[in-house]
Parts: sequence; structure tokens; C-alpha cells
Amino acid sequence: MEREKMILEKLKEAIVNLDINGVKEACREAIDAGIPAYKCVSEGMAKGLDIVGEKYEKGEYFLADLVVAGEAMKEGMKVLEPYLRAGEAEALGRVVIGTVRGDMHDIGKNIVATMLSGAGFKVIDLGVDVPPERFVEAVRKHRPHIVGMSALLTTTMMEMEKVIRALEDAGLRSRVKVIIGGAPVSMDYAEKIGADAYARDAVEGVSICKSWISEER
Ligand code: B12
Repeated sequence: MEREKMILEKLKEAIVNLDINGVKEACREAIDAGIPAYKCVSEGMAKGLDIVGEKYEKGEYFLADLVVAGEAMKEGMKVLEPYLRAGEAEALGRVVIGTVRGDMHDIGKNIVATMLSGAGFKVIDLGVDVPPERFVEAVRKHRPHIVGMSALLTTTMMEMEKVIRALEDAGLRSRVKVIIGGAPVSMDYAEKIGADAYARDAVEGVSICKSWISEER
């Protein structure tokens, strides 16, 4: 237990110090020590990114530092991904996921996508900066059970409501469940815009999506 805490702390610190090699090493060490990959994400790297975000707000870090922190997390994810995907099975259901228009943040969305496919979902990832009409088009084409949206900026979170309205206008809203996530959004916001759920993190998101599929069966 002590060792687990120590390694996760090391991983968090490596992100804060923008040490890409340190992040990769700590991820490998964590996997060798049997620490679940999702814990490395939620209790190691994501905590480090929170601190990086705070430092950026205080003016201690600059945009270039955010970029390096994002890269460090992506490199760490490359080490962890095979372990997040373990247990891949036949498709439980289909999920269309994307980061909304105007927003380039995709680290959290990618984690959710990876963990959903690890849990057995077929994931159609639309990428970043996705306008409402592309969500609508993807729902028409792929007939997903679930639509997932991510936003990390207070200026882009309102795009989520536009996507929901666009799905309504296209007569597709009742065919899908909508789940939203990302730092500025909340349960209250989900209710306000008419989404079916909000998830704080990928683990919660996957569990909500699974519960929807088992309700259907
Ligand atoms: C890395 C980063 C960047 C990188 C992004 C790289 C990338 N490929 O994603 C870069 C450098 C590109 C970037 C740019 C900008 N950023 Co930035 N960035 C961050 C930072 C440090 C980390 C974000 C992150 O990846 N977190 C880790 C992941 C794992 O967490 P997460 O995204 O929250 O995801 C989890 C949950 O929220 C949830 N989740 C997320 N999405 C979804 C979706 C579904 C369906 C579900 C179920 C769950 C779910 O599950 C995830 C995993 O558990 C944050 C600070 C922070 N702590 O959030 C600032 C932050 C988000 N950025 C910020 C800003 C201001 C910007 C810029 C405007 C800066 C600028 N002046 O240009 C630009 C905007 C560019 C754009 N148009 O999008 C602000 C936003 C302020 C606000 N309230 O709006 C923050 C909060 C920093 C700060 N404190 O000021 N950024």
C-alpha cells in the first residue's frame, strides 16, 4: 500500500515537473507493481494536471507548460492503454463521443473512450472541436445507444446544449442517452440542458453507460 502511494505520488510529481521520461518510467513502475491502470490516471496523472492548471492560473506556468503537461500525460497513456483495454469483449453497445466545438482538450475524452472500449463498448470517436451537425450526422450513421460529450472550457460548455437541441431538431434525441463530462460541467448543468447524465470521471462514466445497457436488456 505504501509502495502504491509512493509510486502514484511520483507519477503526479513527474507531471507537475513536466518530466515526460519520468512520467513514462513511473507508469511502467506502477504497472510492474500491479497498480490498476485507471488508478495511475485518476490518482496520479490527473492530480498532477490539476496542479499544473492551478500553477497556470497563478501565472507560475505558461501555455507552453500546459502543452508539455498534456504531452506528458499522452505519453503516460501510451504505456497504460493496453492495460486499460484489458478485458475487451464483444460490443456491449455503441457510443459516439467527442469534444465539443471550439474546444481542443482531448486527454479526458480519450481516457473515457479507451475505458469504454476496454469495458466492451464500440466507440466512435469524433475527435475535438466537433460541431453539433457532426454529432447529428454520426448518430444517423452509427445509430449509437449513447452520445458522450466533453468540454473543458467555460466558454465551450454551452455547445453541449446546442448538440442536444440539434439532436432534438433532427428527431434523434429519444434514440440516445446523452452523458456529459469535463471539469466545468456538473450534474446541475446536465439537468439544465437536458442531458441524461453527468460523470465526474471515466470510471463513473463507464459505470453509468453499462447501467443503461443492462436496463435495456
Ligand atoms: C492539458 C491542458 C491543455 C492542453 C490540452 C491538450 C489536449 N490534447 O487535451 C492545451 C495546451 C492544448 C490547452 C489549451 C488551452 N487551455 Co487548457 N488545460 C489543460 C489542463 C492543464 C489539463 C486538462 C486535462 O487534460 N485534465 C486531465 C483529464 C484526465 O481530466 P478531464 O479532462 O477533466 O477528464 C476527466 C473528467 O472530467 C471526465 N470527462 C471528461 N470528458 C468527459 C466526457 C464524458 C462523456 C465523460 C463521461 C466524462 C468525461 O473523465 C475524464 C477522465 O477521468 C487544464 C487544467 C485542469 N486541471 O483541468 C487546463 C484548462 C482546462 N485549460 C484552460 C485554458 C484557459 C486553456 C486555453 C484557453 C489557454 C489559452 N490561453 O490558449 C487553451 C484553449 C484551447 C482550446 N480551444 O481548447 C483552463 C480553462 C479555464 C476555464 N474555466 O474555462 C484550464 C482549467 C486551466 C486553468 N486553470 O486556467 N490546455
